[in-house]
Amino acid sequence: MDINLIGIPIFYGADKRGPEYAPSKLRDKDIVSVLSKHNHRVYDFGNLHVPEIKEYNKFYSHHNLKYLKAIVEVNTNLAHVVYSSLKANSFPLVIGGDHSIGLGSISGVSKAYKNIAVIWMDAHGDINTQDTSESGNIHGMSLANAMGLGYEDLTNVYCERKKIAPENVFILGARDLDDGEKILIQEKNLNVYTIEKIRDKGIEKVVNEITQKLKNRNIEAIHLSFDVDFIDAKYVPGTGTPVGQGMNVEETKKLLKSLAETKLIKSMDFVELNTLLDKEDITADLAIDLLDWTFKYI
Ligand code: Z70
Ligand code: MN
Ligand code: MN
Ligand code: MN
Repeated sequence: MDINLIGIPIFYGADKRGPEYAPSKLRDKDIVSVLSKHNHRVYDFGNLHVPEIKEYNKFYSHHNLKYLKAIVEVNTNLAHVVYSSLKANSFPLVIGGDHSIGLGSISGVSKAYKNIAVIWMDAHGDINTQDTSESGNIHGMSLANAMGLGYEDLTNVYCERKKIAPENVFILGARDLDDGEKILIQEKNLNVYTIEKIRDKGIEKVVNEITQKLKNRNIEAIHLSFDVDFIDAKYVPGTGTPVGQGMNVEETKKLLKSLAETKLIKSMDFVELNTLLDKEDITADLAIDLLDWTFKYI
């Protein structure tokens, strides 16, 4: 398989420095050779441009959407690179950056395929809007935006329609949800698999259940959006908002392998690695290990 490696050195969606250094960190750790081992041809596209915005200008376009304009610009460009990669039969592997880039990725995938699903592995839901968000951080809104919910400039990124149907969204590992997010989950009857639910059912059963739903709905492609805080806080010091009660590394690998073996994953984000908070590269090394593992089966 061909892989287009796309780096997005952005922290604006998190409003906390650190994730912007992840792409170069993973390149230093030879991500290209690691992925190439598994018979993939890896094309490193380098990083997309992120405009420089001064901290005191972060509320310039909206009072509760920090760095809105820059985030819209980056996601618009990312959407096009993802779309173009897929059309060229290459797997877009998007290295964040914070999770605000999930919107651009999904936007690109949704133009390349008619019928897509999104698997969002995350301690958080990222389904806030400017009205429910307590932080104003856009990385906590990107999945809502992709479903057509939230501020116009965000929901209209790349093309003016919703990018993913709520019934085709699967949130795995959520355990830190805001009140507004919990209400939306009820309202839209979203497919949310909490850690508790995954452990109760077992990983195999969860993947079978998801796969069955995808088959019934004739899904052509899964976009996998992996936030490293999916994993329990004790294994990932290098992320902006570590959350306890998560899965360990072994469980995470088992889940990634089962998902990869569906052969439906056509694109992936890897986000929220914060190199400034990392301790002795524990999280960066884990990132390499997880990508190595996943691309063995994809
Ligand atoms: C919160 C918000 C979030 C990551 C924090 C947190 C969102 N729900 N996502 N860290 N990776 O601000 O909307
Ligand atoms: Mn996230
Ligand atoms: Mn998260
Ligand atoms: Mn909160």
